Amino acid sequence: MSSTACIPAASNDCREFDVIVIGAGFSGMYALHTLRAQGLKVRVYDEGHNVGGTWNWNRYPGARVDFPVAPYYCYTFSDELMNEFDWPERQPDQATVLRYLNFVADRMDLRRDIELGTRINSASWHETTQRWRVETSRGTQLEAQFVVCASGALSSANMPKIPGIETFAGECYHTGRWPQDKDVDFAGKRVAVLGTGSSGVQSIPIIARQCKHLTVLQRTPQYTVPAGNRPVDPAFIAEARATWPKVKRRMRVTPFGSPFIASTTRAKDHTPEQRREVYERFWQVGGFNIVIDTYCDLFTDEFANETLSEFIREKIRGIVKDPEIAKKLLPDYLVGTKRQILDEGYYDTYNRDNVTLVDLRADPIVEFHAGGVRTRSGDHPIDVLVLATGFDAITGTLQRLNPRGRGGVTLNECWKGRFSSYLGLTIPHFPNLFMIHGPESPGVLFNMPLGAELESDWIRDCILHMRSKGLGAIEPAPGVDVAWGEEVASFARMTLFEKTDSWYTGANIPGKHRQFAVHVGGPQYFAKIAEVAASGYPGFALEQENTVTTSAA
Ligand code: NA7
Repeated sequence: MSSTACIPAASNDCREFDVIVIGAGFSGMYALHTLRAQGLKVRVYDEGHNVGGTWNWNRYPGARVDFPVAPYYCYTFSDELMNEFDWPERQPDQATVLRYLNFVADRMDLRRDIELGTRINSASWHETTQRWRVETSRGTQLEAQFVVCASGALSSANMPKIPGIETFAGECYHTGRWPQDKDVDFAGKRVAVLGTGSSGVQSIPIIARQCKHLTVLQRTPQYTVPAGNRPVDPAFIAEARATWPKVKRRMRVTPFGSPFIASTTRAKDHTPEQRREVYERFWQVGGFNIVIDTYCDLFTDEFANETLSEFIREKIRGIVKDPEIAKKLLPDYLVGTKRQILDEGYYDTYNRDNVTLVDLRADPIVEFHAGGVRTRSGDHPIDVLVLATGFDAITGTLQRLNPRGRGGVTLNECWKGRFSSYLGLTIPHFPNLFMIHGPESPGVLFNMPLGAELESDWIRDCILHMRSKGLGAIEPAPGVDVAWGEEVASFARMTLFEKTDSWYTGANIPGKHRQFAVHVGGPQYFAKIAEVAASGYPGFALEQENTVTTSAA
């Protein structure tokens, strides 16, 4: 089994492919596997020097899977993978997930078609050849009939624009671009963490234990619940393996793609005492289940939501000894409407003598300078700055690529006012370009490896359909994106998600327009896209194959 070392670029000279896949994370690796199995000539490109995508870049201390629980955050397509990889913990850490993805790359013989350390710099559609022309960071020109963007929903780092930040002279790391070639040593250092989303909350307790002093710069206090991480019970894994076909079927029909049977009880069906007992039980067990398996209306009913919000606030008041610090940590949004966080000792970290919490809402940053950060109330000298400031989520990597579609139109021009798509898989004016976990798909609100498989399978079947019918190009017909956007919005309106500023709505990126770009229908979404395929792709404009000979640049 090969290690996680950098894989050299493939020596193959050929520059024409059926499909170019951008990204070698969970999505891109599966897309390669399933497309190649159909005899298509596929090449995957990834900027990283390892497979793994998100799991390659996010090496910050404490990075873990938050989806419940191992072995369900994994590929489902192969029983061998399920049976041969042993997950040691319920919430696997980054290193384990990366080891898994390397294991898959070897086991499925994927590496021969993956070119690492190579970024796709541009992609433009050529009408006459019905091909995408693509240029890599190595200056190589490529052509392919199809491009699959598997470039990650959480891959484009949000680098905050704060006065003076570029003058900070100490070490500075973004959690989503953590060094791959060295261990960051916090011992004896004064550290600041900016941001308290999942990455901040996961890393803060560990950094606090290692450093001399930690300053947490918090803009929005967040609800986090204990991860409840522990070794996986071998009997649990044995049972999962023995019942795998049944488990897989169940994962496809639950709202978030988890194998657990969702509760059908509403919060108001229980008395306050019963609710407390339910929440306490899930709090003790730990994990995401407290938000997805306790009451069925937590994401749809403000009363229900408030019962859990208040339960967690009570926990914060109980855990954090200094009432003034506890007060700063109390969240005031609807629980779960920002990405729910799992932690290992987060709130308790604020009982440590070497930790200072700065509430940026009351005490905003004035500027960074060479030796630290100055907030309105005073100066905080620091040696290491950790930017846990998240990502330009869902659309960021696509917009950074900014492909040119029909008539030379750019994606950024098309997405100026709205992130339009059809089925969350295709974009008007961008023929033969597919997205995995793109805007208006379930993406980040579904089990992402499973969602990647289902979306990749749809793309594969679409390509095979086109080949069988002699079609050269497929793109959304005029207007279908508007109807699709309305469908996505109608699902969203049934929930509370839009009421909160979050990266789901684009509110974390200054200047980004506000749009809740996730299809929260889960299984209903997948049923819908399957129906479109089964009905011969209504809503798409299909173009016969041109007879023009393709030409590599
Ligand atoms: P998140 O969840 O977007 O969290 C980013 C944090 O950084 C959040 O607390 C932000 O505050 C804060 N932030 C961002 N920009 C600034 C500026 N300019 N000033 C102060 N604070 C700022 O990203 P994560 O990496 O933690 O998690 C992303 C996902 O990755 C996660 O859900 C997992 O699935 C993996 P805000 O809340 O916007 O006020």
